[in-house]
Amino acid sequence: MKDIRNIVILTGAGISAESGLATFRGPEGLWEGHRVEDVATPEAFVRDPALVQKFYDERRANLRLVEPNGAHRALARLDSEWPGDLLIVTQNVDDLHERAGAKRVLHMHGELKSAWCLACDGRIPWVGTLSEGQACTDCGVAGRLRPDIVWFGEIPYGMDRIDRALMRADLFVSIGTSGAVYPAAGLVQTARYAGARTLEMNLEPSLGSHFFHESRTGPAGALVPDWVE
Ligand code: BV8
Repeated sequence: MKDIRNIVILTGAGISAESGLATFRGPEGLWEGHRVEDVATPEAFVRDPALVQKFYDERRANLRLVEPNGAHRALARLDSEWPGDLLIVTQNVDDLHERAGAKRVLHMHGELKSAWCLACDGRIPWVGTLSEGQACTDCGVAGRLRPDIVWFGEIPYGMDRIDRALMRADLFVSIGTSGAVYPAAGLVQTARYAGARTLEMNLEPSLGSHFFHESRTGPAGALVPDWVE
């Protein structure tokens, strides 16, 4: 990639689809089982904490049954070999980028394998369930742990770092996202404002395809390794 030095890559649920993780808005999507308002808002957690904890407990447990796919592995290879700045901004809460070996990853919507203690405000690694009122491993207080997930109406993680990376980016690549949720869906506009080339790779054109200089349609498992090569 001639005269490209700094790269920002945004990934969404579509990059994990070929690993067997449900996307949100597909026919059998995650939200199909639930209304967003019932499981992915702070109000839902206040209204029915058991339902919300169970929704995330199931997805956390499911992580053990899936593996990274060729798209995750290609991005990890690029991350390890790329001499310039590179940041993988993921909307995904799974750990497949890291398990493929990627290092420069930012989970702007949180992570299933982390818990947020409302007693000490700490974030702690977590792999089991959260629905039995377990105690925080930092402060010891029990029954105050919630999923470390950014719900609708909550502020995404790392926005300053993301904006700084976008302002320096020569290339912005969006992979496997419908462009339905902000501010993630607006990152391409910041990248263009900063003068970056913009490329979208998605199974079908997203809601934001018109913002991209180039749009490739197809499965990430095929498009991403071809692009990285
Ligand atoms: C915020 C964690 C303020 C939960 C998630 C009106 C207008 C504009 C915005 C708003 C509005 N009203 C409210 C808002 C704000 C709201 C929002 O955007 N709402 C939408 C619904 C309109 N946003 C928020 O509340 C955010 N916070 O705005 O705070 C603020 C903002 C900036 C700075 C300071 C303060 C917080 C949003 C975070 C919500 N949490 N996830 C969980 O995971 O359970 S969102 C969730 O959906 C995902 O994390 C992801 O980010 C988002 C979109 O999902 P996708 O990843 O795109 O998945 P999807 O299924 O939609 O699409 C999959 C795509 O893959 C498809 O296109 C498909 O074709 C493709 N695909 C499928 N298979 C493949 C494939 N592609 C390639 N290969 C394949 N094999």
